Amino acid sequence: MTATPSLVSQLEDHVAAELDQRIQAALEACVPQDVDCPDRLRDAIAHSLLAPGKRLRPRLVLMACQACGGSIEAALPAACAVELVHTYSLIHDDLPAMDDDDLRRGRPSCHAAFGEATAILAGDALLAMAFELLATQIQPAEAGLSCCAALARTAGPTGLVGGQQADLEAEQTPGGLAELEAIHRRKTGEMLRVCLRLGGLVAAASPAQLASLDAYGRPLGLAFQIVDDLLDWQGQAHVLGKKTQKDAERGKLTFPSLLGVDESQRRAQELIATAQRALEPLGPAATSLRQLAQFVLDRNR
Ligand code: GRG
Repeated sequence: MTATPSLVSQLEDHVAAELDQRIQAALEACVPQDVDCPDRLRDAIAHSLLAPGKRLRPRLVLMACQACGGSIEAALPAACAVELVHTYSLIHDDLPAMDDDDLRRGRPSCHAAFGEATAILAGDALLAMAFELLATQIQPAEAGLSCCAALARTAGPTGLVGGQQADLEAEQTPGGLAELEAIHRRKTGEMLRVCLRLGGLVAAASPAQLASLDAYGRPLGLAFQIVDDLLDWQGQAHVLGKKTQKDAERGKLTFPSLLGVDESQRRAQELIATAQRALEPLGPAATSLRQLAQFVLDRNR
């Protein structure tokens, strides 16, 4: 027997669906239409960007902005910018020189569909487009500048790119829990934190509000990665839309391989509870962020 969803959960689903529609429409509008963008490059960008991802990062931007009293409308360019950077990183991560994956978001990965050279260029284009959006679409201009600086730092050599390099090197010389956490902090955690910061900056959040968002983002990022490892360990490729058990095949360090499944699950639960407590100073305006943390824990893809 299936339980009837409560009115509250139906309303929550409705709000989440509306947010997702706005994100999808805004991302569609990001696909370059100018004749100077070659058709094949445009198709490769659209193929990866509009594929059915979970849109966790743009949702974090929008919800953080709302939690600090800002509007969805004002934060949409920043929401798109983080998804553009995320999509670039996925395209490049899937390349034969990196993780060599043919499946992403339930579709052939970008290089599998368009060839390696076009996939590299599509990733490069997405990265540039993200900063153009922040520099031109965020008001006031000072907030746009702060967003550019924060996202550039997160995407750069001490963030996403550095984490990826450390991850590649760890395949040759695996370390322990501290090394694993340091890789994921740069590859995943910092990206989730910057989403919250961008949302806060657009809303002109106070230092105290920004600190609450950050205290939420740190444990959320680590919990996200633990759940990601558990899904790779136990999940099903057709649900995840990407290959599973890849980490084990490549002899990669993961949370379940280091801590076991039960302890990994316990840690993820604890981290999510910590993240949710950090939202208390933001009051009811942060309800959607609280629910999103639960989604990160319960997700199956
Ligand atoms: C190539 C510079 C460069 C960086 C690559 C993001 C990344 C770094 C690699 C992706 C591989 C990976 C498994 C990373 C850790 C977890 C992660 C970021 C998973 C993908 O994010 P989701 O689950 O993806 O939010 P969707 O498709 O739902 O957006």
